Amino acid sequence: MRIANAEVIVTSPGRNFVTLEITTDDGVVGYGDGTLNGRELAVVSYLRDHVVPLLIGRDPHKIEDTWQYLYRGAYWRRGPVTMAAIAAVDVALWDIKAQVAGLPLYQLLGGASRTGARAYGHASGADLPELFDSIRARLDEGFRCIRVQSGVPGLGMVYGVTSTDVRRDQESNGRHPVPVEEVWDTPAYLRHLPSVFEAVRNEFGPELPLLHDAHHRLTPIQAAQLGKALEPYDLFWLEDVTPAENQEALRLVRQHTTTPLAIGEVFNAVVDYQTLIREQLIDYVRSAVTHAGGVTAMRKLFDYAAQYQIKSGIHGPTDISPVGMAAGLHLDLAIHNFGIQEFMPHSPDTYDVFPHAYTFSDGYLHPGETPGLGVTVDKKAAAQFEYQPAYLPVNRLRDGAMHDW
Ligand code: GCO
Ligand code: MG
Repeated sequence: MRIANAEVIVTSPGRNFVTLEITTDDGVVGYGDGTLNGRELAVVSYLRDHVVPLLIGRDPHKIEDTWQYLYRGAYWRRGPVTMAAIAAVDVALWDIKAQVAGLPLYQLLGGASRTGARAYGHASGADLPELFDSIRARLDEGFRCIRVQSGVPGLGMVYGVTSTDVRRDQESNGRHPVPVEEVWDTPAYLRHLPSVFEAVRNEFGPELPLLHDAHHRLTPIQAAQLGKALEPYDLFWLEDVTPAENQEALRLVRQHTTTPLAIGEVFNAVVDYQTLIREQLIDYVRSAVTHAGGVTAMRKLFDYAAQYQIKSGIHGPTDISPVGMAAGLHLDLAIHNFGIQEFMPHSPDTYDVFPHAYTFSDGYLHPGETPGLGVTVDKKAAAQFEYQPAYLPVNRLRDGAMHDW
């Protein structure tokens, strides 16, 4: 069996998605997600100009060898564009292998370790009444674990807070020729957030698992303060307290708080976690299959983390396509050290482009029993949604200095 064709599909049903379609000479078709929010066309070029020519004629079953060929063969290491491109190839090859085996992918990863993947949904509000409505809406939809994001008095738009509670399968804050600029004030956020969690606990009781995403905005000592202040509210996790490029900085945070920590959505290789995992500075690894080199690399990450009782928390916002989402769900079902799965449902337009077998019910996701990944691309539907340039917002402090968004 040989790879006969590889095609990059760009579609934009509310937001941009990059998908690699690999076809074998036997007519088996596999899909991989290579979407990198705000920098999509860089991955398209990396794939079309540098990777696709290397794939034609290769044996699609040699997944590990192809991964190493693309990773080591590039000479230049890592980086989000490279790793998203490698992920797209890797996932498409796993899709092909599982289809040839006639099995859903999770069976090739060791079979099911659980009946479903516990998911968390996003709730947000500019103020408490709005936030409570949003939490109730998620509970009504079947979510049993909730990420809580809140507006901060005196600040306008804040990461993760939507003006209406529509599920945002679109680029953050709509599409603009240049990034939207938000204003940020860390002391105001640190003063306000504990009162939000106190109110949510008073309203919804002690048992509901609650999460929060600080979105890389704090210094290590601020992160330590926040973790400590939130301890009475028993969070499932506190996410991305610092940018974590400086892994050692997490030692300081860890010394000061027992609030569980999750990090990794902007990492793209196991080595990015080396200190965090070896020194047990976090509790959950957050990479997406799409951004960290595919199923092959994620399996190695989870196995390494398992040695230290660190669990998975795969990144699952809507900028991961249903193809990337499905790849994550097969891993969730198979690995032993599963923690939780982030789940932001996509829009009906996106689901039309990507027919899929995975399901969500009563708080749990399941990848389905279709051989392979269980997701395809309807190319006719995809062609109706042309690529549109779009950026993530940027953040400035009150004095105008750039800050992490
Ligand atoms: C999350 C993330 C996302 C990112 C987005 C950037 O925890 O889901 O923080 O919301 O902001 O993936 O493209
Ligand atoms: Mg996050």
